[in-house]
Amino acid sequence: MSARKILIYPDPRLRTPCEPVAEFDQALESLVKDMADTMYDAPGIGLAAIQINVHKRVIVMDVSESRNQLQVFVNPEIFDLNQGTREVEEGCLSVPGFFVPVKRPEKVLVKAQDIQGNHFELEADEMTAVCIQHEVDHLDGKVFVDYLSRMKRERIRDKLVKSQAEPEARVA
Ligand code: GNR
Ligand code: NI
Repeated sequence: MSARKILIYPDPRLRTPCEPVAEFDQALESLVKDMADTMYDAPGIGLAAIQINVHKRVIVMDVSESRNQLQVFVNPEIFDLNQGTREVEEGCLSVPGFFVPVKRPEKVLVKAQDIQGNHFELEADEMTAVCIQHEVDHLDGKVFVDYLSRMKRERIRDKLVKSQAEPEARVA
């Protein structure tokens, strides 16, 4: 079990660009293992490598209730299937304690590679669609608070900066 530390917004390392994975080797396998441990430990339904300060295009997800349906996406790409948009309340392990509605495409096509490098495609809807879009945003240096007004975003930022300076004041 190797859960790693999750970067908290507004850490500038959450903006660092993520490189595509070229080698499907042992190092990738152990990265994915640590990411899964970190996600289940948190607990969360998804995690992007950038959140543990690894700047590679790797995502783990488990949106199942039983918490035993791990999905791994390497070098993912997302295409809007133009089935409309939907607003869902989102949270983020890098923005602990805040839940805010975000509007996104309702159904997307995901093209990605698995841990061995095999290409696959998936039509995603429901929470899978929400989560994969949230995670690919992370790989592009984006955090869900970027969709909010500047005023709301700065309020969240100030609270998180404060709660990290004074751990006893932390909400989550
Ligand atoms: O655990 C998580 N829950 C969640 C809920 C609604 C929308 C997106 C998410 S992803 C989040 C984990 C996380 O921060 N992934 O980057
Ligand atoms: Ni997140």
